[in-house]
Amino acid sequence: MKRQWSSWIALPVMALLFAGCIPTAPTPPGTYIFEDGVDGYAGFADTSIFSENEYSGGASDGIFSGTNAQLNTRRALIRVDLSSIPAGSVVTSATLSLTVERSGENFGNLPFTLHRVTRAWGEGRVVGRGEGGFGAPADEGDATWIASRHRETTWTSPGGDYAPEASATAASGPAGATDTWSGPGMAADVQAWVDNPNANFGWILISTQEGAKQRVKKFYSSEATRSRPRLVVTIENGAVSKLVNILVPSPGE
Ligand SMILES: [Ca+2]
Repeated sequence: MKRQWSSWIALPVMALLFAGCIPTAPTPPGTYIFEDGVDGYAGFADTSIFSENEYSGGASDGIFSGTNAQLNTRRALIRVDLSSIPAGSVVTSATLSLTVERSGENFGNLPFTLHRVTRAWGEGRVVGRGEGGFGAPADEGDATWIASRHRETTWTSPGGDYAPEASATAASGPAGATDTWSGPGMAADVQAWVDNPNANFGWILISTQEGAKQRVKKFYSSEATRSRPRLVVTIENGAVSKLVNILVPSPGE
């Protein structure tokens, strides 16, 4: 009987393997959690850009958004490698969580918007001065206020190129609060990036009170030792085709 199984099943399976692609069962409903350091994941990129100079802070332990006491503005860039989500998946939700490390004069409940970025940018390895809040001179390829990649490519608009309509808005609380951005706009962004990973330039976090003195917040970055940024994505059944490894019995077994 075993030999018969080989004859009847193995050959068609091998033929499919030669065809290069085996249609698999629909992807089961699933939740994907992206956070640096969890299950070996290291796909978060985040940095800050500073309106007053060509500084950056890709390796700082925090990312900054809002306007400081000197009336200089910061914005945070965040990109998440989603390549573990199978192509063809249907995204039903996406939730980004950031934890506030520090809040200017501890103001709470200030709305911040997330917008889809439309140009590639560099995270870099610069550690910012002043616990990250003032950045440090950018290296070649780092994102700054003027450049998506320092000394290589400028943004079309200083401060970053992004979709004008916010993908999500959330109130950001005082120090210690974990804020979440979610909703259909976020899910649509992630769906677009699963469908076309080359267009995944992430989000930019912008304060709705830019220009108001000392409303800047510091959020823990992916380099922090605790409370790192987290993206949770849920998917439902989708028509997925991918290469799979199948144990094909050897002839004579
Ligand atoms: Ca970073």
